[in-house]
Parts: sequence; structure tokens; C-alpha cells
Amino acid sequence: MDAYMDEMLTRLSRYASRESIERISRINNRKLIEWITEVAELLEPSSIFVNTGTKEDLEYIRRRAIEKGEEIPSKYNPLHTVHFDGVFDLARDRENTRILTVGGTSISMINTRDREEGLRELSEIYRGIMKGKEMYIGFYCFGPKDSSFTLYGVQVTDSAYVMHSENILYRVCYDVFVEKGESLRYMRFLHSTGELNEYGWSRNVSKRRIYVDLLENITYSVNTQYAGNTVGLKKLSLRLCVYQGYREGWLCEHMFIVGVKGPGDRVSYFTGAFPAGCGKTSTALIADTVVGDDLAIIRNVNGEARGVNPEVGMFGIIDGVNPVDDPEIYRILTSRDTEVIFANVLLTEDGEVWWNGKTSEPRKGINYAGEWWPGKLDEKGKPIPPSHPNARFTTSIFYLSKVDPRINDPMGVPVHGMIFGGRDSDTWVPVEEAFNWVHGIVTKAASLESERTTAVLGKAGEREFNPFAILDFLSISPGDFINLHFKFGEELTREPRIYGVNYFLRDDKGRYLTEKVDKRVWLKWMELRANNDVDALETPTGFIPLYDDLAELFRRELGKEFPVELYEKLFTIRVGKHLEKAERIYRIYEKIPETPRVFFDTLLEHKRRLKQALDKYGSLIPPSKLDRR
Ligand code: SPV
Ligand code: MN
Repeated sequence: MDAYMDEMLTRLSRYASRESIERISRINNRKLIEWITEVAELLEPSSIFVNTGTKEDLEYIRRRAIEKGEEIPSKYNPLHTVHFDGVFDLARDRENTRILTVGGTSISMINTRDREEGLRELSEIYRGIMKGKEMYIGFYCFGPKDSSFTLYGVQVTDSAYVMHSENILYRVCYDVFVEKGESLRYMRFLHSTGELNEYGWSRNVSKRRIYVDLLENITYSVNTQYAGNTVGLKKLSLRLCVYQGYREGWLCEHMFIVGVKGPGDRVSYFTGAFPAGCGKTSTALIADTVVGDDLAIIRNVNGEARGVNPEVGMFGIIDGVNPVDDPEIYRILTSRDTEVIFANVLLTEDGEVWWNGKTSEPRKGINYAGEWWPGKLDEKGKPIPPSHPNARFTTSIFYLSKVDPRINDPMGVPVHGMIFGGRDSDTWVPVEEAFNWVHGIVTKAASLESERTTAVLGKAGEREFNPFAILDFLSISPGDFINLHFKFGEELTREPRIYGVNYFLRDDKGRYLTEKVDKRVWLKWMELRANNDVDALETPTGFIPLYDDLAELFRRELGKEFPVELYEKLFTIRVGKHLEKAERIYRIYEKIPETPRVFFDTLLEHKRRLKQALDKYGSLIPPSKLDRR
């Protein structure tokens, strides 16, 4: 070891034990050791623990989370623990999440902050923030081992809960860091909960910051605990990954990956992008196999789009999970043999984990707002729910009985189709295939909108623009993201088919027109279409299913009849609504200078088709009016 490294390690030894120094120095990477030393000198932890992923290390982290009060074990299973983020820290903080840009250059529709100012602000906030605390350092693979898809990440945090979550959600791969030494390229994530109050919540939420430094491939997060703000490899890495993919010509997506079985033993793979609360998890779990439930890295391998799930765990919404609609998840969450971290649920006095959907009644206990009892009201006199609407579970994906056998495949799975869906009461049909890649990217992916639910602040029902369901996580202009998809498609020999789905169509009395389980039929139809096994009806907006094919699938998959009148209603092309939507979308992209010309050409062509249809058929076109093709 050279003198410089020696000096670094000596400086670091003020904070770290011999054992920790030894573990760090085994990774023969100057820049990494330099960074860790600088971080330790700025944040001043009282000790450093290096997680190498051994059984003992994983157990240590879990034990520390409990000893420090970050997690409380349930009475029924010591591997079921409950964590509370605190009343002011229950969700992602859009406002304080910023992409740092040189000179503060703006990026269309993205929150940015001047890089230098941001870094200066952070170093003030971080100074001495870990005094008296233990610092944890973990090494993770963002993807399968030995895969060209995989990115790498180093997490530094003072939260044992954050590292415990990562130990469940990602592959710990200290060994790869040791083996690759200097040659490894990796992301860095620096997090501190900041000072905690008597409940263990981050006290200084007004100084909560989540900053993303694309230049150095680092994210910073401070004065927060909510996993969406803190778990580096989840939504923070997504922004770094999007940027790297943009520069290198591949896709990092906010999508699930699932397998759908077709005739014989054929399995076709689909990715799916849905804004929060729009059926993403339920679609993933109603498919035949699950590769991933939240993120996907998609690359061109010999002309074919192939996808991997960078994660191995789920950080899912628990609200409403019940034994009838979600038997798989319910089983995992109530089993004696699983490890689960519950966040912001109710922990009853007698030690039961309770959430909305449990079959028992909620009883006195503690929840995200402190002590809770049935009938408890907030200062405004409004009832406090026993568990929060954004309460979550963190658990391994390998507990799913339908986990896909190819989840660890370093070459990923072939992507046969991409699905885009939002909460839409009156425009899109339940399922439709785009004419081609560019048409799909423009009219389905880039045009995705979703109606706000009452669980989110703001006027319920209002449509929010959310292209690719990734707007919150973009680190580049949506226009550039579209262009990246165009280019990616151009280089494939066979582009994935693109589908739009809509589970939220309502009749004029506001009742939903489809049932939850119907998703399975739409998936099966997409599988047949993607393999050219069924014909379709051409509409001005894309290809829709033929009645006979759906009737057969409803009978076979769900054992129910599919009335022709319902088909006519569901698959009516709502031309007027589509035209309004196209106009809204045009207005948005008009203001995004990076939007490629082809986008506007395609959208105008779409409008032209709609106008022609309007003249010929009127504002509503039931399928029986259209010519069969
Ligand atoms: C989402 O909101 O899309 C999530 C949860 O998957 S979070 O990690 O908070 O982003
Ligand atoms: Mn997500």
C-alpha cells in the first residue's frame, strides 16, 4: 500500500475500528477510500460498521435497528419489525428533491438547484451530523451478479433501518467490490436521518434535502427516513441510472417485469409502467410469473430488448392488502417464516401488526402519529386512521410462489411488450395495442396521465401528466427521454409491442365498468397479440381485441361470460375525449424544447386520424361500427 493510502487510513482510524479499516482497505480503490475518509471527517460518526453481507453482518444490522429503536419487533415473529417515519416524513418529498446542475441550468419539468450552492448547503447540514452515532457502509449490486446490465452502489447511512431495508431489497456484493477494486464504476449514496426527536422521527424536516449529483454519480439525502427518500438504491439510483442510460443508449425504467404464459409452455415477458396507486402491483401479481415489481433496466442485446430487475425485494403499499384480493402478499405478510419490515402501520399493545385490510379489528397501540386508540382524532377533529394510506412493507421477492425462474439471469428476459396505464375514467379503452413503437411511445408512454386519488393532496380527479410513470424520477428532460426511446427502438430488430391499459373506466353513474380480475384477460390478450396469434380491430387510436377472442379468454381464465353489450361499451373509441387529451399533451410538449420533431409529427398524425373518424362516425365509435381488418 502506498503512502497516500496509508495516510487516508490513518485519518479514517479516528472514526473506525481496526476491523472496519481492514474491511475497507480490502477494497483496493483509492477514490472510494478517499471519499469515505472525507465523509467521516465531515459527518464525524463515533464508529463505522462495514457490512460485508455475511450472515453475522446482516444479523448485526437487524439487531442494531431494534436496539436503537428504529424498528420494533412484533410479538409473533422476531423477523417482523415495525418502523415509523414520523408524521412529517411519510412520503417522497418532491419539493426538496433536486437535480444539481452546473450554474443551476434548468431542465424542463424537473426540479433543479445550482450544484455549487447545493453542495455548500449540504456540507453545512452534514457537518458533525453523525456525532455520537454509528455509520453503516454497505455495498450493493443493482442487478444480477456477473451481468452487463448491473450497476453498483455504495450506501453510507446512520440508519440501521435504511441498511436493513437494502439488505432485503438488493443483493449485497462487497465481494464484487473487493474483486474489482479500482476498475469498478459505482454510485454513491450518502444519507443521515439527522437529529431524532423523542419518538425517533427526524426532527429537522424543514432541512430535509434529497439532492442528486449527476456529475459525480452521488445522491445526498438528509433529515428524512421515508425509504423513497433514503434508500439509495431505490428511487435515488433510478435518477442516476436514467442519466447513465441516456448517455449510453439504454433504458432505466420505473416498470415491473412479468411473465405471461401462452399456449403450450410459451412465456412472454411484459414490462409495465403505472403511476402510484393505479394497479401496478396488482397487475404484476395477477400475471403468471414475476421478475420485478418496480424497476427495470432494458438493453439491446443482439437486436432484442432484454430486461432485468435490479432489485430482489419489494417495497409495496400495504394499505388494503387483504386475504381475498391479495392472497400471495397477505400470506407473506402474516407468515412465521418470512422477514418483513412494516413501515407506518399500527403496532397494537398486544404486539400485532395491523393495517387496513387485516381481518381483525384495530386496537390500541402505536402508529405513525404516536399513540393510537380507536376513535382518536387529530387537532382538526378528523379521525386518524390506524395505519397510514402510504404504509409499506419491505420483503424479499423470493417469497413469491410465482417468482420467475429467470430473475437472476445475467442476460435478462426478452421484452415482448411494454404496458402503460393510468387512472382514466373516460378516455382509453381497457386494452389497446399501438400501431408501432413510435406511435406507442408518443400516444401511450409519453401521453400517460393519471387522475389524482383522494389520498393525495390537491383536487381529486384532476389529471396529472406523468410520462412513462417516471416524471418524479427523471434526471433529464422528458423530451430527451422520448428521444432516447426512439433511438433505442430504431436499433432493435424487433421492437416490443406497446400497449395502453385502463382499469378505471366508469359509466355515467360513476361506477367502474371492469372488475379487478379482468386484468388477467387483458394480459392474456396482449400475450397472444405479441405472438401474432390473434387478429385485432383497427381503430383510429390503435388495435383493439375482437369480441370472440375476449369472450373465450373470459370463459377460460375467469369462468365468466363476457356480454357483447359490455364489449361494445368498454371498447367504444371516445374520439372527443381523445382529441381533448391530444390537445393537452401537445400543449405540454410545446413548452419542452428537447422534444423531438417526430414526436409532434406523430401526435399530429394521431389527431388527424381522430378528426377523420369524428367526421365519419361521430364522437363515439363502438367497435361494431368499425370495419374489420
Ligand atoms: C413509488 O412511489 O413509485 C414507489 C414507492 O415505488 S417510493 O419508493 O416511495 O418511490
Ligand atoms: Mn415505484
